[in-house]
Amino acid sequence: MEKTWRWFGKKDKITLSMLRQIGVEGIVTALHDVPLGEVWTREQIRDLREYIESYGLRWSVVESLPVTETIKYGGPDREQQLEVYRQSLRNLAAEGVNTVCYNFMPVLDWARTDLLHPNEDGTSNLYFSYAEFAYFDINILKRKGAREEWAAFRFPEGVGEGRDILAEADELAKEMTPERDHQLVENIVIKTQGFVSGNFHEDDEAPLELFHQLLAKYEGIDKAQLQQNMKYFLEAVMPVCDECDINLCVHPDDPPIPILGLPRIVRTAEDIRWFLNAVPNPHNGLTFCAGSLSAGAYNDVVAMAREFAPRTHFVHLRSCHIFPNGDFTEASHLGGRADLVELCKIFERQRHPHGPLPFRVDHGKTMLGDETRGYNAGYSFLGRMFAMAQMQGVLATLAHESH
Ligand code: DNO
Repeated sequence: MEKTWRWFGKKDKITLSMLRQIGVEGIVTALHDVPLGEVWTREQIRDLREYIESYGLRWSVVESLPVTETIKYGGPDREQQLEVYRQSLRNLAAEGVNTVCYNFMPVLDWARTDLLHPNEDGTSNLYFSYAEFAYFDINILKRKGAREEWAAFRFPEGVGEGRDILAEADELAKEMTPERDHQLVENIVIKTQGFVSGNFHEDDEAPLELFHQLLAKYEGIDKAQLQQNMKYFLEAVMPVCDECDINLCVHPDDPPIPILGLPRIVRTAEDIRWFLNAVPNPHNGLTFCAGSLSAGAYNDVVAMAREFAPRTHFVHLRSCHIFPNGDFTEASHLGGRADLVELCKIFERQRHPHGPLPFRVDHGKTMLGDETRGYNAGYSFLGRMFAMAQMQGVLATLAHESH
C-alpha cells in the first residue's frame, strides 16, 4: 500500500518537509479554500499539485470533493451542482489526480462529543458519549422529536444493555453549565466540521440556526430516498469517472448510527453492498475507513475488508474500542475492534489498477505536547506519526514474511 497522510494545505502547521522525514509517500488533501459548490479549476489544482511535487511527494487522493447538500436531499439546484462536480472531476483527472473520496452523510460529517478524552497513560483520544450527544440533541439543538427518538433508542445486541439514554441525558441536564454547553457545540458542530470543508465554519455566528435550516431540508427523506439520491449522484458522475479513469470512493458514516433523525446509508455491510450493486461500476468504490466501521458493534470489520477489498480505492487505518455501555473511543492502531494487522494483510494482497492502494493513518492520539499546537481535532502530529510508524512496522513485517 502507498503510505499517505492527510495534509490540510499550505496553511497546515505540519509541513510537507516534515512529512518527507517520516516516510510519507503520498498526500491526501483538498482545495480547502474553494467554497462549497464551486468548481475546482485546473489552475488551482495544478498549483497545489506542483507545490506537493516540489517536495518530492505526490497528490495521491482527494479528501474530500464535497457533495453539496442539495445533491443529497435532491434540491432544485441539484443538476447544476452535479455539473460542478463533474467539471471538478475532469479538472482533477487532467492534472493526474485520480482517486476521489467523498461522503453522503446529511448535514453533519463526522461526530464526536469529546475531542480530548484523557487516557490513563496521559494521552487523549476522540470519544463519543451517547448521553452527551442526546443531551446536545434535546437540550441544545432542541430538535423536534428528539426526546421521543431517544426514548425509543436501542443499542445493538451485546452493548449498552439496560441503558436508558433519555434518562441519562435528563440527569446530565441537571449538571451542565453554559460553558460545558458551549464546549459541546464546539466539539460537535464547529471543531469537527470546519476544517473538513463541511457545512459549518469556525466563524459562523449562529451555527444552531444553520443546523435547523439544514435539518429542515431533509424532512420526509427516509433511508430509501437518500439511497435513491446517492444512486442518482453516482449515475450522474460515473460517465466522467469512466472517461477520465477516476476512482470515486465514499467514506462510511461516522459514527455508523443514524443520528439527529437523519437517515444514514453507508454504515453496515448490507448498506455497502447496496450502493456497490446499485451502480456496479468498478469506479464506484469505497473508502474503507476501519475506524468508522469498527465503531458499529454489528460490523465485523475483517469480514467486510475481505468482501469489499476489490472495490476499495482508499483505506483509513484506525480502530475503535466500544465500551460495554456502548460509548466508543479511538483505540491504539494496534488494538481495538478493527484488527489493523489483518486488514493490512488483506489490502496488501489486493491488486489495484492505479498501483499500490493508498492508505493513511486516520485520527491519532493527542500526545507529548500535540494538545498545545492547535492541530485539527484528531489530526495530531506526534500521535499520527506514532500510528504511522506502527503501521509501517506492520507492513514491513508482512513484506518480510512474504519473501
Ligand atoms: C474525519 C474524516 C471525514 C472524512 C469525510 C470524507 O476525520 O474522516 O471528515 O474526510 O467524511 O468525505
